[in-house]
Amino acid sequence: MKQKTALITGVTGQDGSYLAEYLLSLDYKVIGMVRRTSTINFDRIKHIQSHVNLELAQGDLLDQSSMMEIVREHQPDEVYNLAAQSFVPTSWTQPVLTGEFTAIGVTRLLEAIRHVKPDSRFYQASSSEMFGKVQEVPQRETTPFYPRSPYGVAKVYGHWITVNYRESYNLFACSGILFNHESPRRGLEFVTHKVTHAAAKIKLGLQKELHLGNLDSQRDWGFAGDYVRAMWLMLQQAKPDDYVISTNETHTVRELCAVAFARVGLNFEDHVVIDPKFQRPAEVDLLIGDPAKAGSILGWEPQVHFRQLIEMMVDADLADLREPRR
Ligand code: NDP
Ligand code: GDR
Repeated sequence: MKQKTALITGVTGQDGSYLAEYLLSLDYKVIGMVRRTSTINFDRIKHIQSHVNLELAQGDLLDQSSMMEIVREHQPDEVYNLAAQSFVPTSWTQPVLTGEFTAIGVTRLLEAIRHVKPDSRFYQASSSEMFGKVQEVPQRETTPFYPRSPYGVAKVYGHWITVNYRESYNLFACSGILFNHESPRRGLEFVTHKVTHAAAKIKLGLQKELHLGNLDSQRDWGFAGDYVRAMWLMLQQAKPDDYVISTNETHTVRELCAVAFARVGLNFEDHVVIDPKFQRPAEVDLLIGDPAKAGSILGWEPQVHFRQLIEMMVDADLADLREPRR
């Protein structure tokens, strides 16, 4: 059988690195799109960088011709659009840039596929942030969107343009509505990794306090390694469709702190300080997804659950701080 080629935008990010690993394990040729930076930031993919089936190609979601050229040169069977400005607070300070990357960037890539290789299968990284001020609990594929940040608004655009290109041009385009997913490779500004890293540092005497915002917000947190399998499964179906991917469990930031600090034998209340700097202009209070459709059609279910995930992250942070490796 002919080897398949997959293009991943955002390959240097958390999900891109797990997806690249997964597709390489399935014997894909993986083209990872990277943007030009003055300092190389390949930390998350350095362990696979010399893999014979991985090739990095320069491109940027802001640049239409680079998208066209990558698709023309590599003729991908599957395209995974994971690149985005993905940090919600930054979307309030850089709303226009967030729209350019996270919203219009999707159209640029879809246009490249439509003009150059319309039989490529396309995955769009949509988000539970689209549900925002939730209209239904738990959230499903049919739950109306009510985004609460410029990021969430941009993702709603990315979602609907994906649906629109599927319906207008018959592209095999899928939107995965993924709830929060984390790992030891999560950016340090996101709350899970911020907390697990701080718990490890405090344990080692390298930090005393941890400043956080809203401890009451609730998220449905899963493991990134599980979620990238769902992305691949969506593109292997007979028909393109949209799927919610989540664990169907929700926990507060307070519970996250309790589990992380307990892992190192500490009480979070002795170290956590509420800091208004980390409060958001508009909050998403409660997210919990219903992944029943993904279960029945894709046969997908999460393997790693909340406590295991947080403990895995604390252990990795402790190991890293003792002996840096990633
Ligand atoms: P990360 O922030 O870890 O990675 C984002 C990636 O996008 C990086 O590789 C980054 O490159 C790249 N990127 C950003 N802007 C551009 C651009 N203009 N051109 C090309 N590449 C760009 O995100 P995650 O891996 O966590 O998330 C992957 C996707 O899934 C994102 O679209 C995110 O919004 C979405 N998502 C994530 C969820 C989560 O919980 N993790 C949940 C739901 C959706 P560089 O390294 O150069 O900065
Ligand atoms: P989120 O993730 O906004 O859900 O977006 P994040 O981890 O940033 O926040 C989760 C919740 O924790 C609360 N919180 C804090 N958050 C951060 N970052 N820092 C803090 O100090 C802090 N204190 C409390 C937040 O208010 C929030 O309620 C992530 C991103 O990966 C998006 O790209 C993705 O689409 C969604 O998940 C699903």
